[in-house]
Amino acid sequence: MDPIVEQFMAKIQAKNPAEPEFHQAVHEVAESLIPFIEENPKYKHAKILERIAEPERILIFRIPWLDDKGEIQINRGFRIEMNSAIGPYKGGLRFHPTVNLGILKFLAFEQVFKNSLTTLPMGGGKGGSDFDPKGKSDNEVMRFCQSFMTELSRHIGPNTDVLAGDIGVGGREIGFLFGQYKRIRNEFTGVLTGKALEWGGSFIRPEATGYGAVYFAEEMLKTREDSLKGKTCLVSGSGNVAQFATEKINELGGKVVTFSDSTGFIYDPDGIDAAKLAWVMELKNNRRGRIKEYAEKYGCEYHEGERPWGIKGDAAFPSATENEINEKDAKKLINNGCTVICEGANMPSMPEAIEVYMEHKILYGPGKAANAGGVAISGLEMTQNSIRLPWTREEVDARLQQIMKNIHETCVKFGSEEEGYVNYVKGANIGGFVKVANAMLAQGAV
Ligand code: NDP
Ligand code: 2IT
Repeated sequence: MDPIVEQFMAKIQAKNPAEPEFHQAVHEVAESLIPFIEENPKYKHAKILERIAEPERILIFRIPWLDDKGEIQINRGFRIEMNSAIGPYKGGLRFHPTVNLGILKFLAFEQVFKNSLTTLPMGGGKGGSDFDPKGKSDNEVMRFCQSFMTELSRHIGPNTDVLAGDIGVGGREIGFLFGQYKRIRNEFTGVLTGKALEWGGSFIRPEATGYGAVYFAEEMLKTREDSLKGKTCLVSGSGNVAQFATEKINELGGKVVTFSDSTGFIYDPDGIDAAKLAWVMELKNNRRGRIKEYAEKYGCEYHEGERPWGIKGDAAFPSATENEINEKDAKKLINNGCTVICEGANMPSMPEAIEVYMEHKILYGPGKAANAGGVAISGLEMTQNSIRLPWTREEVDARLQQIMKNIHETCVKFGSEEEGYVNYVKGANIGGFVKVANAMLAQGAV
């Protein structure tokens, strides 16, 4: 390891003990940025990287709520307000039993760079709770969301901190959270994105992360005069990002053969076509069932407790959660002929897996670039809320495509190496950094 990176990481680890995901995210960025900062001493003298790695503010709070039996339950709520140099804090909420401070700090840290890459004026934040929505009734989810927002409402606002969805937070939860904010603050305002169309939402926001990741893969493939048409794709997860990545891959003539959830994965060699996808959407978004039922319904393989990376495919779209591809998985993917890894999820690849991708010079789109379409359309939802005018589906989709193209260009600009190889990790990290760093320099030691 570069001794300057090592020194920097030793300080991060000492200051943020027991937060391995945060260390991992910061390390990946530091490896790209430290050589760049050494060449640009203005950032070094102003300690920009040290400041970016320290959240501006962290809120941790109690969330008491009543379950259907009338018993009190207590969860923990968090909001990491990471960086506001280029706009209000912006980022999703995750409701999952594994949520802890370190995971949300990694997500908030990634969000700062991702939001900068979108070209829109958004700072970075992330929040959530260790609440597990699985097996809870709609009423329980509503009471939990109301209690969560009762506390958080005093800290956020459309010009301060704007929330959205992530794992375990979709349209249903955004509705309950918005209703409570409106009631407490007596304001109808764009303090959350991912709202329904009838009350301030934007066309394409539900689709945007998945569609954006596929647009990004197409941009990467174009550099090698190739496209997704005719390609077999592996998708993990079966939630928001996985569903709409699949919809777009189908539209562009690719074939998706896998879906997963936290209990296992299905392999459908005939492809998850539009009709099967509609069935999955009903299963996951309304019935809230397990992906195993797909195998029973369509008579295909189900692999309990496994991930889909041993299946033969040309492209992979990890869209479930962090650290779901290890070194062995990466080798399996590449040995099976996979030449594109495009991350719908945040940090799904472990550092050793990324090394394997780099060694083989495959097309690797890291999450902070590839999945930025979601927050980009959140940014456009904020714009539409501000001007109090909704745009058409076509207009928003055209803007999404243009934004993903711009992000790709930024990665090429900052990540091009010898013989035309684009290191998208380096490109996204430096590309995302420069704007935030310059804003921090201009705003002084704040
Ligand atoms: P959803 O809650 O809609 O879906 C999550 C999916 O991933 C589910 O299939 C879930 O399975 C699976 N999953 C979650 N945790 C685990 C786990 N620990 N192990 C295995 N599978 C798991 O979330 P999203 O689709 O919104 O998010 C997916 C990923 O995309 C996350 O990394 C998120 O941070 C990232 N992302 C999301 C954006 C958005 O706009 N929603 C934007 C950018 C990135 P199960 O149902 O069994 O839990
Ligand atoms: O990780 C992410 O970018 C998101 N969960 C979306 C954030 C947002 O504010 O739309």
